[in-house]
Amino acid sequence: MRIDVVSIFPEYLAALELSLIGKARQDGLLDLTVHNLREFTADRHRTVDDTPYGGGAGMVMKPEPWAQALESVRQDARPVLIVPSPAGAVFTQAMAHELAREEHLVFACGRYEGIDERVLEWAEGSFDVRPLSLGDYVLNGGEVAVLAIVEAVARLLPGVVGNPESLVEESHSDGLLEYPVYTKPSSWRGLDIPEVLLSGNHARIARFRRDEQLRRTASRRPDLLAKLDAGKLTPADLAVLAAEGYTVVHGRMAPAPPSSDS
Ligand code: 6SD
Repeated sequence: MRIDVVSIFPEYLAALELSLIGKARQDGLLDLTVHNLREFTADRHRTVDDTPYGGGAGMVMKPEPWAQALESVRQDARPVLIVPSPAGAVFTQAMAHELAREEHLVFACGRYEGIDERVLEWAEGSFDVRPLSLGDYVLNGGEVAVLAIVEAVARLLPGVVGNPESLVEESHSDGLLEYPVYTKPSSWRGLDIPEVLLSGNHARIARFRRDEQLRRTASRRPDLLAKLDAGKLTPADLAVLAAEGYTVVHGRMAPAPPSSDS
Protein backbone atom coordinates (compact mmCIF):
# COMPACT_ATOMS: atom_id res chain seq x y z
CA MET A 1 0.00 0.00 0.00
CA ARG A 2 1.11 3.55 -0.71
CA ILE A 3 0.24 6.36 1.75
CA ASP A 4 0.97 10.08 1.33
CA VAL A 5 0.35 12.51 4.20
CA VAL A 6 0.34 16.28 3.65
CA SER A 7 0.76 18.50 6.73
CA ILE A 8 2.31 21.81 7.84
CA PHE A 9 3.76 19.82 10.80
CA PRO A 10 5.47 16.84 9.11
CA GLU A 11 7.47 16.21 12.35
CA TYR A 12 4.15 15.35 14.02
CA LEU A 13 4.03 12.22 11.84
CA ALA A 14 7.47 11.01 12.99
CA ALA A 15 5.68 8.45 15.20
CA LEU A 16 4.91 6.52 12.02
CA GLU A 17 8.61 5.56 11.93
CA LEU A 18 8.23 3.57 15.20
CA SER A 19 7.05 0.13 16.22
CA LEU A 20 4.82 -1.97 13.95
CA ILE A 21 4.28 0.73 11.30
CA GLY A 22 7.98 1.64 11.13
CA LYS A 23 8.79 -2.07 10.73
CA ALA A 24 6.16 -2.45 7.97
CA ARG A 25 7.81 0.45 6.11
CA GLN A 26 11.29 -1.09 6.52
CA ASP A 27 9.93 -4.44 5.32
CA GLY A 28 8.49 -2.80 2.17
CA LEU A 29 4.86 -3.61 3.11
CA LEU A 30 3.97 0.08 3.38
CA ASP A 31 5.32 2.93 1.22
CA LEU A 32 4.57 5.99 3.37
CA THR A 33 5.71 9.55 2.56
CA VAL A 34 5.04 12.67 4.63
CA HIS A 35 5.00 15.98 2.71
CA ASN A 36 5.31 19.53 4.04
CA LEU A 37 2.47 21.64 2.60
CA ARG A 38 4.79 24.70 2.64
CA GLU A 39 6.90 23.05 -0.07
CA PHE A 40 3.90 23.62 -2.38
CA THR A 41 3.63 27.40 -1.80
CA ALA A 42 4.99 29.93 -4.33
CA ASP A 43 5.52 33.05 -2.19
CA ARG A 44 8.59 34.15 -0.23
CA HIS A 45 6.85 33.62 3.13
CA ARG A 46 5.51 30.15 2.20
CA THR A 47 2.02 31.30 3.24
CA VAL A 48 -0.57 28.55 3.82
CA ASP A 49 -3.37 30.55 5.53
CA ASP A 50 -5.50 33.65 5.10
CA THR A 51 -8.48 35.38 6.73
CA PRO A 52 -11.97 33.87 6.36
CA TYR A 53 -14.51 35.37 3.91
CA GLY A 54 -17.60 36.37 5.88
CA GLY A 55 -15.48 37.18 8.93
CA GLY A 56 -15.07 35.27 12.16
CA ALA A 57 -12.23 34.01 14.32
CA GLY A 58 -9.03 32.39 13.10
CA MET A 59 -7.51 31.66 9.73
CA VAL A 60 -8.38 29.34 6.84
CA MET A 61 -5.96 27.22 4.76
CA LYS A 62 -5.47 28.68 1.27
CA PRO A 63 -6.60 26.41 -1.59
CA GLU A 64 -3.71 26.64 -4.07
CA PRO A 65 -0.95 25.02 -1.94
CA TRP A 66 -3.38 22.11 -1.36
CA ALA A 67 -4.10 21.72 -5.08
CA GLN A 68 -0.34 21.73 -5.83
CA ALA A 69 0.38 19.16 -3.09
CA LEU A 70 -2.48 16.86 -4.05
CA GLU A 71 -1.64 17.01 -7.78
CA SER A 72 1.96 16.10 -6.96
CA VAL A 73 1.05 12.96 -4.97
CA ARG A 74 -1.72 11.65 -7.27
CA GLN A 75 -0.42 9.07 -9.73
CA ASP A 76 -3.01 6.29 -10.02
CA ALA A 77 -6.61 6.64 -11.24
CA ARG A 78 -8.61 7.74 -8.15
CA PRO A 79 -6.83 7.50 -4.81
CA VAL A 80 -8.85 7.78 -1.61
CA LEU A 81 -8.35 11.25 -0.09
CA ILE A 82 -8.98 11.23 3.66
CA VAL A 83 -9.62 14.62 5.24
CA PRO A 84 -9.83 14.45 9.06
CA SER A 85 -12.57 16.75 10.31
CA PRO A 86 -14.89 16.90 13.32
CA ALA A 87 -17.60 17.30 10.64
CA GLY A 88 -16.74 13.95 8.99
CA ALA A 89 -18.35 10.52 9.27
CA VAL A 90 -17.03 8.67 12.34
CA PHE A 91 -14.12 6.33 11.46
CA THR A 92 -14.85 2.69 12.37
CA GLN A 93 -13.09 -0.68 12.30
CA ALA A 94 -15.26 -1.62 9.29
CA MET A 95 -13.84 1.43 7.44
CA ALA A 96 -10.31 0.41 8.48
CA HIS A 97 -10.90 -2.97 6.79
CA GLU A 98 -12.24 -1.25 3.63
CA LEU A 99 -9.33 1.21 3.48
CA ALA A 100 -6.84 -1.66 3.96
CA ARG A 101 -7.93 -2.97 0.55
CA GLU A 102 -7.04 0.28 -1.26
CA GLU A 103 -3.86 0.73 -3.29
CA HIS A 104 -3.25 4.39 -2.44
CA LEU A 105 -4.41 6.57 0.47
CA VAL A 106 -3.75 10.32 0.68
CA PHE A 107 -4.28 12.22 3.94
CA ALA A 108 -4.81 16.00 4.08
CA CYS A 109 -4.14 17.43 7.57
CA GLY A 110 -6.00 20.66 8.20
CA ARG A 111 -4.92 23.25 10.79
CA TYR A 112 -6.39 26.61 11.95
CA GLU A 113 -10.13 26.76 11.16
CA GLY A 114 -9.74 24.20 8.37
CA ILE A 115 -9.14 23.99 4.61
CA ASP A 116 -10.96 26.20 2.06
CA GLU A 117 -14.03 24.07 1.21
CA ARG A 118 -13.42 24.41 -2.54
CA VAL A 119 -10.37 22.12 -2.21
CA LEU A 120 -12.65 19.18 -1.38
CA GLU A 121 -14.99 20.10 -4.24
CA TRP A 122 -12.05 20.36 -6.69
CA ALA A 123 -10.50 17.12 -5.40
CA GLU A 124 -13.71 15.17 -6.18
CA GLY A 125 -12.59 15.34 -9.81
CA SER A 126 -9.60 13.05 -9.24
CA PHE A 127 -9.92 11.58 -5.71
CA ASP A 128 -12.49 9.57 -3.76
CA VAL A 129 -12.85 12.21 -0.99
CA ARG A 130 -13.70 11.02 2.55
CA PRO A 131 -14.06 13.56 5.39
CA LEU A 132 -13.56 11.40 8.51
CA SER A 133 -13.84 12.10 12.23
CA LEU A 134 -12.12 10.19 15.04
CA GLY A 135 -15.00 10.98 17.35
CA ASP A 136 -17.14 13.76 18.76
CA TYR A 137 -14.44 15.98 20.21
CA VAL A 138 -12.34 18.78 18.75
CA LEU A 139 -8.62 18.52 17.97
CA ASN A 140 -6.34 21.36 16.81
CA GLY A 141 -5.60 19.71 13.47
CA GLY A 142 -5.77 16.52 11.43
CA GLU A 143 -2.39 15.02 12.39
CA VAL A 144 -3.49 13.03 15.46
CA ALA A 145 -6.44 11.62 13.51
CA VAL A 146 -4.06 10.58 10.72
CA LEU A 147 -1.80 8.78 13.22
CA ALA A 148 -4.82 6.83 14.48
CA ILE A 149 -6.28 6.01 11.06
CA VAL A 150 -2.94 4.99 9.52
CA GLU A 151 -2.20 2.71 12.48
CA ALA A 152 -5.68 1.13 12.37
CA VAL A 153 -5.37 0.50 8.61
CA ALA A 154 -1.70 -0.52 8.36
CA ARG A 155 -1.98 -3.21 11.06
CA LEU A 156 -4.57 -4.95 8.85
CA LEU A 157 -2.18 -5.19 5.87
CA PRO A 158 -0.91 -8.71 5.17
CA GLY A 159 2.31 -9.41 7.11
CA VAL A 160 2.23 -6.31 9.35
CA VAL A 161 0.94 -8.04 12.51
CA GLY A 162 3.22 -11.04 13.16
CA ASN A 163 0.51 -13.34 14.49
CA PRO A 164 -2.66 -12.74 12.40
CA GLU A 165 -4.68 -14.59 15.09
CA SER A 166 -4.33 -11.49 17.28
CA LEU A 167 -6.47 -9.64 14.69
CA VAL A 168 -9.33 -12.15 14.93
CA GLU A 169 -10.59 -11.93 18.51
CA GLU A 170 -10.39 -8.16 18.93
CA SER A 171 -12.90 -5.60 20.09
CA HIS A 172 -15.47 -4.72 17.46
CA SER A 173 -14.67 -7.73 15.30
CA ASP A 174 -17.84 -9.40 16.61
CA GLY A 175 -19.54 -6.26 17.90
CA LEU A 176 -18.51 -6.87 21.52
CA LEU A 177 -15.77 -5.31 23.65
CA GLU A 178 -12.71 -7.43 24.47
CA TYR A 179 -12.51 -9.65 27.56
CA PRO A 180 -10.05 -8.63 30.33
CA VAL A 181 -6.52 -10.03 30.20
CA TYR A 182 -4.08 -10.90 33.01
CA THR A 183 -0.44 -11.95 33.30
CA LYS A 184 1.95 -13.10 36.04
CA PRO A 185 2.02 -12.92 38.98
CA SER A 186 -1.35 -14.62 39.62
CA SER A 187 -1.61 -12.71 42.92
CA TRP A 188 -0.52 -9.07 42.84
CA ARG A 189 -0.91 -6.49 45.63
CA GLY A 190 -3.73 -8.52 47.12
CA LEU A 191 -5.55 -8.93 43.82
CA ASP A 192 -5.99 -12.46 42.41
CA ILE A 193 -6.76 -13.30 38.79
CA PRO A 194 -10.11 -15.06 38.18
CA GLU A 195 -9.52 -18.69 39.28
CA VAL A 196 -11.07 -20.13 36.09
CA LEU A 197 -8.01 -18.94 34.13
CA LEU A 198 -5.85 -21.40 36.15
CA SER A 199 -8.30 -24.30 35.69
CA GLY A 200 -6.97 -25.58 32.38
CA ASN A 201 -10.63 -26.11 31.39
CA HIS A 202 -10.74 -24.46 27.96
CA ALA A 203 -14.53 -24.59 27.63
CA ARG A 204 -14.97 -22.87 31.02
CA ILE A 205 -12.34 -20.26 30.10
CA ALA A 206 -14.06 -19.54 26.78
CA ARG A 207 -17.42 -19.17 28.58
CA PHE A 208 -15.89 -16.87 31.23
CA ARG A 209 -14.36 -14.65 28.54
CA ARG A 210 -17.58 -14.49 26.53
CA ASP A 211 -19.53 -13.59 29.69
CA GLU A 212 -17.06 -10.79 30.46
CA GLN A 213 -17.38 -9.45 26.91
CA LEU A 214 -21.16 -9.38 27.21
CA ARG A 215 -21.12 -7.80 30.71
CA ARG A 216 -18.61 -5.11 29.71
CA THR A 217 -20.45 -4.25 26.54
CA ALA A 218 -23.77 -3.98 28.42
CA SER A 219 -22.32 -1.68 31.08
CA ARG A 220 -19.87 0.42 29.00
CA ARG A 221 -21.27 0.43 25.45
CA PRO A 222 -25.04 -0.24 25.46
CA ASP A 223 -25.09 1.39 21.99
CA LEU A 224 -23.06 -1.58 20.66
CA LEU A 225 -25.33 -4.08 22.40
CA ALA A 226 -28.35 -2.55 20.67
CA LYS A 227 -26.76 -3.30 17.25
CA LEU A 228 -26.31 -7.04 17.92
CA ASP A 229 -28.49 -9.57 16.12
CA ALA A 230 -30.13 -11.35 19.09
CA GLY A 231 -30.62 -14.37 16.83
CA LYS A 232 -26.84 -14.91 16.92
CA LEU A 233 -26.75 -15.03 20.74
CA THR A 234 -26.87 -18.38 22.54
CA PRO A 235 -29.16 -19.13 25.53
CA ALA A 236 -26.07 -18.77 27.78
CA ASP A 237 -25.38 -15.31 26.23
CA LEU A 238 -29.00 -14.24 26.76
CA ALA A 239 -28.88 -15.39 30.40
CA VAL A 240 -25.82 -13.18 31.07
CA LEU A 241 -27.47 -10.20 29.37
CA ALA A 242 -30.73 -10.79 31.28
CA ALA A 243 -28.69 -10.52 34.51
CA GLU A 244 -27.37 -7.16 33.18
CA GLY A 245 -30.95 -5.98 32.58
CA TYR A 246 -31.28 -6.69 28.85
CA THR A 247 -33.91 -8.65 26.96
CA VAL A 248 -34.78 -9.40 23.31
CA VAL A 249 -37.15 -6.85 21.70
CA HIS A 250 -37.88 -7.21 17.96
CA GLY A 251 -34.73 -9.34 17.50
CA ARG A 252 -32.44 -6.80 19.22
CA MET A 253 -31.15 -6.40 22.79
CA ALA A 254 -32.98 -3.66 24.71
CA PRO A 255 -33.18 -2.66 28.38
CA ALA A 256 -35.70 -4.95 30.14
CA PRO A 257 -38.70 -3.19 31.66
CA PRO A 258 -38.33 -2.87 35.46
CA SER A 259 -39.59 -6.11 37.08
CA SER A 260 -42.69 -5.93 39.37
CA ASP A 261 -40.69 -6.96 42.49
CA SER A 262 -38.20 -4.05 42.16
C1 6SD B 1 -8.35 22.13 11.44
C2 6SD B 1 -8.80 19.86 11.97
C3 6SD B 1 -8.86 18.56 11.51
C4 6SD B 1 -9.33 20.20 13.21
C5 6SD B 1 -10.72 16.90 14.29
C6 6SD B 1 -11.10 15.64 13.95
C7 6SD B 1 -11.80 15.13 15.02
N1 6SD B 1 -12.40 13.93 15.19
N2 6SD B 1 -11.85 16.04 15.95
N3 6SD B 1 -11.20 17.14 15.52
C8 6SD B 1 -10.02 17.91 13.50
C9 6SD B 1 -9.49 17.58 12.27
C10 6SD B 1 -9.95 19.22 13.98
O1 6SD B 1 -8.20 20.77 11.16
